[in-house]
Amino acid sequence: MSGYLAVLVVVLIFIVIFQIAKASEYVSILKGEKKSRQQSNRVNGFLMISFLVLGLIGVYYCNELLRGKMGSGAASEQGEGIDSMIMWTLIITGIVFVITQILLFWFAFKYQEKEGQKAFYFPHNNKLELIWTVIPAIALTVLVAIGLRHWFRITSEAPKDAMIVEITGKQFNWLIRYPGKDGQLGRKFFKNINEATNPVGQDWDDELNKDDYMATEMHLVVNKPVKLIIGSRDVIHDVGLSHFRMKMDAVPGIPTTLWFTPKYTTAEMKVREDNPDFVYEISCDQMCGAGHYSMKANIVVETQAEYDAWAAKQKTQFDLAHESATPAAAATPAADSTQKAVAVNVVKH
Ligand SMILES: [Cu+2]
Repeated sequence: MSGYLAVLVVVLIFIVIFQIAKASEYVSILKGEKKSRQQSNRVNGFLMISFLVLGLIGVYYCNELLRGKMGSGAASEQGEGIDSMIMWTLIITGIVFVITQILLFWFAFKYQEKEGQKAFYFPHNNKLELIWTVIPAIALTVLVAIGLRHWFRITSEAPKDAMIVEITGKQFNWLIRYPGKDGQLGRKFFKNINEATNPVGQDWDDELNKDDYMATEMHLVVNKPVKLIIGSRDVIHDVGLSHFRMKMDAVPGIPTTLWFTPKYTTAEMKVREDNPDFVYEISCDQMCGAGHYSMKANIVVETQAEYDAWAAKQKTQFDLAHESATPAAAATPAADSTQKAVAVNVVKH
């Protein structure tokens, strides 16, 4: 019923607009075409100036409204560089925005049709063309170069002392795996995946897998670089780490990496953000299905001692899989030779 009503209202509005347009057409015939065109030019010129003034007030007002609401700044060393890059991009594009918008609307007002004013024929000017091609080209090249420097930094080889954490997206949560004492993640193969006992498909024949453990929360050590090895079990997800100013796609079949150094522990961030409930969050930044909105996980950044105490309490996935499974289910993978052969080819990190 309300649907029909909405259609009726739209139709009526169109009829009203049509009638007004028709009426003003008759008025202009009565007044004379030229006079009415000049009048409408004046109105449009005035509207352009009001739009400019209101628009710039709006831009200023939005900035004031959001001032101080962007959090306490980046929580990683690399993120600080990204924040300053965004600031410089905003300054440069902001100046250009304000100048070009003022010129656009001011010219529309100033050079409106007037009695005795003739349009100046100005088809081409090489000098001007050169200026407005070369200057933006240089500015954009500099901005892109700075962006690439940051990109290469976070995607390059991580420092030797970096801790390694694997994070795998699936509809609709994150699977986090730690390499354990040996510092190396064991091999995995998608056919080994068992939702209850082996969520990432670890190959139990690989000795490196024996000490790997999984966690629902990511624990990181403050001021220690961390290299994330990112993957997906189904569709494309994206590891979004807004507090650290990082994000990276999680692509099925193609591991991606990213490294950064957290600067503040969760406890320190609670003070910095003035929020006793603060938690570092991993969000999925790629629309991945109906449960996308709920695809979140937490990160705890802590001191080395706190981290060591937590890590010592973790049970390896190997032990969990073998104690929880019934003998039949526990008979782990690679029973047939083809599967084993493929498993060997899986990239080892
Ligand atoms: Cu997702």
